Amino acid sequence: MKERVKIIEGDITKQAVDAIVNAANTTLLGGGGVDGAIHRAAGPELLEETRQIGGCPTGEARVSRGYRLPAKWVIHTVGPVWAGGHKNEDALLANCYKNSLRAAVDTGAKTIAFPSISTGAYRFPLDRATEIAMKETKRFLESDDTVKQVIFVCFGGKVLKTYRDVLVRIFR
Ligand code: AR6
Repeated sequence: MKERVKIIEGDITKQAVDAIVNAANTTLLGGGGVDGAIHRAAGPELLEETRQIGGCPTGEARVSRGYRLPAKWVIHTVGPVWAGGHKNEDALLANCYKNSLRAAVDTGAKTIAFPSISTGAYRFPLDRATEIAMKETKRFLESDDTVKQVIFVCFGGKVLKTYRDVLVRIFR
């Protein structure tokens, strides 16, 4: 189980995996942060496709092609905006991981890379978000044997350290 989870520091747009996950917004029309980086690297065809998809509610996931990215697919998910913790943020963030992993199975992706959803512009506390990411991933991997590798791509040393700490706690 532990062998199926990997943590790296880097840029998710460079990952040669079957699918990368995008921390999008409900419009799916692009934005800043990792969303902007993914749209820039994939090229304008990505926006054409996400425009056709027509949006995505918070906690759900939608799949597009990866176009100029090394990844074949982009799984767009929409994390919750942190509002203090009493607006169902934890459950919505858990749904992002659950639904993205289900979408990976449905598209036949065996390797999938995640950014730290909601912890940038959406201000979800990093420790709390990382714990949710790991717990949902663990739960999913226990029930599925099609996904071979989940890579958490950490943008910067602080995110990397948090992921390493939480990994040992959740996966042992
Ligand atoms: N690779 C991996 N991680 C990255 C990259 C990258 N190239 N660039 C940034 N990150 P954010 P959110 C990290 O703000 O909080 C957008 O405008 C970043 O350091 O991208 O879910 C959308 O359109 C942070 O750790 O996403 C939405 O409107 C993490 O990705 C809104 O932001 C998430 O930060 C979504 O906000």
